[in-house]
Amino acid sequence: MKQITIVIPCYNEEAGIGLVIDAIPFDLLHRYGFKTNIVVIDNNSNDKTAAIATSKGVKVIKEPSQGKGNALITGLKEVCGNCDYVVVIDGDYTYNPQEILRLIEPLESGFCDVIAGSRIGGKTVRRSLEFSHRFVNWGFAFFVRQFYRANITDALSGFIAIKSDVVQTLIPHLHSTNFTIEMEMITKMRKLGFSIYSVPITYDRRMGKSKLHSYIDGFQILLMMINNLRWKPSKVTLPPKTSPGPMLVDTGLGHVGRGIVHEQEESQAGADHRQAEGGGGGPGTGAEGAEGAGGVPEAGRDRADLLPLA
Ligand SMILES: Nc1nc2c(ncn2[C@@H]2O[C@H](COP(=O)(O)OP(=O)(O)OP(=O)(O)O)[C@@H](O)[C@H]2O)c(=O)[nH]1
Ligand SMILES: [Mg+2]
Repeated sequence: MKQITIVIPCYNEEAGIGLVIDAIPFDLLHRYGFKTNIVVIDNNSNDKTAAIATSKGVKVIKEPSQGKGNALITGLKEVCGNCDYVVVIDGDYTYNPQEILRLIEPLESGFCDVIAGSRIGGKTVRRSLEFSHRFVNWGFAFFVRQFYRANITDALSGFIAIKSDVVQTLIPHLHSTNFTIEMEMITKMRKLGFSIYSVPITYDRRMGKSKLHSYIDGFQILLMMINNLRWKPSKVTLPPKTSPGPMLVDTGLGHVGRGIVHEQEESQAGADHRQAEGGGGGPGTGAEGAEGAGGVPEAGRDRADLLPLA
């Protein structure tokens, strides 16, 4: 059975985190052949975020360095190599976990390597996305489409699905500590030659307080987007994995409850599965073969020529 690990970065999300976890469609995903694990990264929350997540039976990692980027990178390192697909979703219940399968299908069918759930191309509930945010988001996506040749309509989505081997290649190149993390991931994944597309998703009003500072964070994201035009991957190696891997949460079928842990056994099963398949999600389809301009390597060519040795 293939494994999906859902990574949820959280800072004071007591109002949303329980709803997010409860809305994850474990049984549906199980019917489609996926085992689902969850890792919540708690970033010094001083509310009940960690307690609520723990009570739902999911793994909670503490990240002491504040910032969404710090939290997300820690989460990605934790899950990297232990699953087939990684899904990142915010903990404020703005994105709908019921739509995870829509993000996974294009990866599973070999259409592309990364899917960004798109708010602009999707369904935004009234007052969920201010006009100014919508406009800026549209601008960022337009720039990324033109200059990075990523055919996406939302470059800052907090709901993304990525093949696990892509995450593994990407991690050593990530340095964002804050809200620039999504832009850093998208632009660097393109520069690494991975194919990225969007699917429409629902975006709702958030639970709890926003942590985004529109001007400061927007400016930093802009700088990240422009600076990465000149970025080239260097030769890097992945640090050895020391942690035992994410806690696996059973889908409920054939087991009692949602919080049953099959940690090592399942991690090994996932590893064996990938080995049998020749190392994970496999290469892209070449669907972006015509997108090799602008310093972005052509996806679909032999990736060994394009990627750093990991
Ligand atoms: N771990 C961690 N997560 C954070 C931090 N800041 C924000 N987050 C999480 O990142 C996600 C996105 O943050 P939001 O404040 O919702 O920012 P946004 O989605 O861009 O903006 P909104 O439209 O206001 O929701 C949420 O799940 C936050 O809990 C942080 O310092 N550490
Ligand atoms: Mg949000």
